[in-house]
Amino acid sequence: MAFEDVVGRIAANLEHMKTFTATPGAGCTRLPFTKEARQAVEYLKIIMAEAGLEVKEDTAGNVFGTLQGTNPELPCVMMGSHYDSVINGGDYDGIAGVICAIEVARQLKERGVQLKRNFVVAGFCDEEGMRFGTGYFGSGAMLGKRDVHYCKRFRDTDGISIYEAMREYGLDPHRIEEAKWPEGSIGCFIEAHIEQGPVLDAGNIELGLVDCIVGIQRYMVTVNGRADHAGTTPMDMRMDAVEAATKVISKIPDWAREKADGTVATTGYIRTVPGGMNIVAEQCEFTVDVRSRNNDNINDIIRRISAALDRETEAIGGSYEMDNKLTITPVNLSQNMLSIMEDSCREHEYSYQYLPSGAGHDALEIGQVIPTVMLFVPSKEGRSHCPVEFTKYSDFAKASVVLLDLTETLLAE
Ligand code: HGY
Ligand code: MN
Ligand code: MN
Repeated sequence: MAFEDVVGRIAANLEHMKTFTATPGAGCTRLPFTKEARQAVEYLKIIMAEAGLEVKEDTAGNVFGTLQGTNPELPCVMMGSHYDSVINGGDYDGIAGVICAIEVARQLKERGVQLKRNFVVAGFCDEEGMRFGTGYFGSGAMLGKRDVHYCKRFRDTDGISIYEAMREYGLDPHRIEEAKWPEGSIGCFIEAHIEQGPVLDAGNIELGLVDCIVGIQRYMVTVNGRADHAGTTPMDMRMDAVEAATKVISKIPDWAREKADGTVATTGYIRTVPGGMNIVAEQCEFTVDVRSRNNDNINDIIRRISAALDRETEAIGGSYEMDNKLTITPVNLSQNMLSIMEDSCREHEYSYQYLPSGAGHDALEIGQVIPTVMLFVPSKEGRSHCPVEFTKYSDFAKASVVLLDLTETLLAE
């Protein structure tokens, strides 16, 4: 298969995937358990089958394609990423890693590579956590970390729980635990992904060898005050939830900067209730997303947020809740698989660089318990999670060359 043909196949699949969005013309919006998710899964099933894979959709909404090895009882080599997106996101985040994995499978098949162990392509559901504020739903279910209580606990901003959304989508949340793979059945996990940051593009580097992924903690904070008339209520009689919340929110970025080691903290969502311009806010909801390679830094910032909430809500005579949505520790990735990919980059004369990942990825969840590695391709101007997200199709093809070398090495072991 000529390199240009690989580029063409990857391009055709990703161009088709672009049509599965709830916001055409305004980026990719493909949330879990929606029409767009169903369209993506059905298309992945078709191209996985065309590549000669045995296709299966599990009880969590993940889709897997398997190339059978001669010893299927051996731990498999798994490669993939997620097929969901953020709201108004880009066209490559997640899904490009699934398409690259299918491309590797096709070439293994076309080359007639003898597989000792199974090669499994994975398309995970709801890595982003965009709809329910969580994250890694599908990969977590594969590891046995999701149950029906989890599905009932988390709701989207319309108040629909994961449980209800799954049933609406045609899945039975009471069967979620069937998505768990047997202990030891996955030998390693490989994820190709866009960098979503500026490093490779700025350095004109073709591929990124990811040696670690940051830890993440996510919360939905609700500050409770009291609704009052905005004109007649004196300033010293108010219980203004927005005043208390914003005094905390405004401090969070500097607490991250003080760490001076790449630690980041973000408030990406704020909502006031009842949300009238002439009503003192009764409630103010906001999200917190803190990430670092150093888990102590994350814990310290969360502690400071909680202490500031104590102080500022007491000052208005109000209260608050801090609902933990995700807690996951930093993970170091497989040196063995990194060095195999480094050798491949050298052999094909691809420029490369080792770098950490500031984004989470299914690899963060899976890498907690299974040897895992990631391969990055450049993001134009480092932009991602927005409609201008862009990566050249030839970059994905280069990644698939290195992934194929890695996979052939692992499948021969
Ligand atoms: O938020 C992240 O790190 C990833 O894009 N899910
Ligand atoms: Mn993302
Ligand atoms: Mn992603």
